[in-house]
Amino acid sequence: MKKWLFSTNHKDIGTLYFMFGIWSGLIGSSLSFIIRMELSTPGSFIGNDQIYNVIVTSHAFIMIFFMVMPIMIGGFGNWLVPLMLGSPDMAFPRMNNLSFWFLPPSLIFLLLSSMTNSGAGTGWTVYPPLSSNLSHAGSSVDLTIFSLHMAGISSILGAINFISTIMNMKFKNLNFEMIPLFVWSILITAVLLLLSLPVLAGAITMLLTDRNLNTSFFDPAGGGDPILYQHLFWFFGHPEVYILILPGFGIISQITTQESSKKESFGSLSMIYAMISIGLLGFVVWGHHMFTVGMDVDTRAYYTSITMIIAIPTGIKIFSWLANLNGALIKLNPSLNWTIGFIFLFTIGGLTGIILSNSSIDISLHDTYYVVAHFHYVLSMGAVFAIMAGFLNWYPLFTGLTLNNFYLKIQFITMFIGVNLTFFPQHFLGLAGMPRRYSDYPDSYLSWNIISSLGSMISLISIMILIFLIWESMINKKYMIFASNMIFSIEWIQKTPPLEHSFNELPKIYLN
Ligand code: HAS
Ligand code: CU
Repeated sequence: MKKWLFSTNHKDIGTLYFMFGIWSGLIGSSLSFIIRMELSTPGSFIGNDQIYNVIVTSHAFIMIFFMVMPIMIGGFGNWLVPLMLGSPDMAFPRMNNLSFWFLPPSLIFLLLSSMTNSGAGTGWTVYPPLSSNLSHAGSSVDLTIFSLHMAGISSILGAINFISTIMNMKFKNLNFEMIPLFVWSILITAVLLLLSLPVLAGAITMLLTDRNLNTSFFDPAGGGDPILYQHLFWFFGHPEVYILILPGFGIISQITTQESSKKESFGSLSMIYAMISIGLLGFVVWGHHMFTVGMDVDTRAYYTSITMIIAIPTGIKIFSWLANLNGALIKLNPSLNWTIGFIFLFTIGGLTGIILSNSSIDISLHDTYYVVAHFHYVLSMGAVFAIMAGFLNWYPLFTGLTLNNFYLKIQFITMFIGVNLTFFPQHFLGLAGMPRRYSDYPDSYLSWNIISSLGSMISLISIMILIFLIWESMINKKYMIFASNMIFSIEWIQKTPPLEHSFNELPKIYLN
């Protein structure tokens, strides 16, 4: 057995998370191309609607739990948090390794679930009664639940580890206001995970006993209520979407500050408060996913208003990033391309979120492609763009290598065109009433669907270019010796009292 598989070193574990996340990302992307292939033609391509729904479900689960979360929290978090805190490692290094190793079996269970019986075609929300044993007999949904349990344990252990590390292991002169914004974003994300995941675990365990032990938590025939499941799921589900984006916010803050060469991040303290408010508000808005269940008008008014309030701290973040870059002598590099792309496209996704938060509008837009467009703008072009920005920014630190900047710019442009072509037309499809989670549609939706599928093919080419460039940098072994200004933002260096050892040594230590 390779020694580094069981390493307790935060960098090794971060690298394991990156490799796992990239691998899952390829599986998740492949599934998405199958979805776009099915929808590129009216009528049936796959020829089986259950299989189509299984593919949609696996795509969502893999992208959320096995791509974005492992890369952002596991990869960037493990690599950067101890470095930025000046601590030797994470608080519980062996638990850190355990957190990682819960993920591969979890992914295997998810993949197995789609190969046994007829697969879990429930959507990532796993709503009963569709997910109960009448509509999904067999073991597929049980395997999915087990997979979620394990991914949940992994995340909870990781969250405990990050919270302990950040609270206890920062070096003594570093007070909380001076902690870099990326570390703050991971701290808040970890708290969100710790508070929301147990609720999901409870919900899916109740579903498991409903399916196998004849309980009826969600079955009206036994006095239960399927709406209870929706409340439990979205009490987790909404904080989850902020779990997916907050570390991205942290990455974007580090890069805009670093690239603008300003003394410190614009409104650094208000950025911390903005993230805390987004985290807190995220726990009281879950009803905006359930406007159509028949809730009374006062409750709808509550969820609409409280959801809209989130635009304020998010707006603070957007405008602070812009203020960071404003007036600075900026040299566009690939990492900054993705950063600016993030700010622009995430804002579009956020604004459609505000539109959806109007309960009366949401009654017609719920479960249409408008929602799909919304969350792909905040995820595919928010979370993924932030991942790309961070990955390119810290690639020399992680690997000691450099990438080809010229081709990276071409890759950025192709991806930018690809994802916008894929997802912008989905707004029109949604407004025209095309529902989510169906494999077929009336002919009037054909044109925008063809454009959307073409866009996904362009994204596929872009991903191939990226893989080629990473491969190229590794075989050509273009080593980077001095990478310290890539590790820390100017803000951090200026605010921080000198460490015992020089920052310049860090990349060399890793290379040795
Ligand atoms: Fe969302 C559904 C509302 C942010 C992810 N969201 C989803 C789903 C996902 C997701 C995955 O209220 C689908 C789940 C499923 O499978 O069913 N979302 C919002 C709002 C925000 C928001 C208000 N979402 C996110 C982020 C995500 C994410 C971040 C992941 C990364 N979302 C909804 C609603 C639904 C929903 C409904 C349910 C729809 C349905 O029917 O199912 C906010 O956090 C966004 C704040 C950001 C901004 C942009 C920057 C702010 C500026 C300040 C000025 C703007 C103002 C607003 C004052 C607002 C620049 C003015 C308004 C105008 C329109 C001009
Ligand atoms: Cu939400």
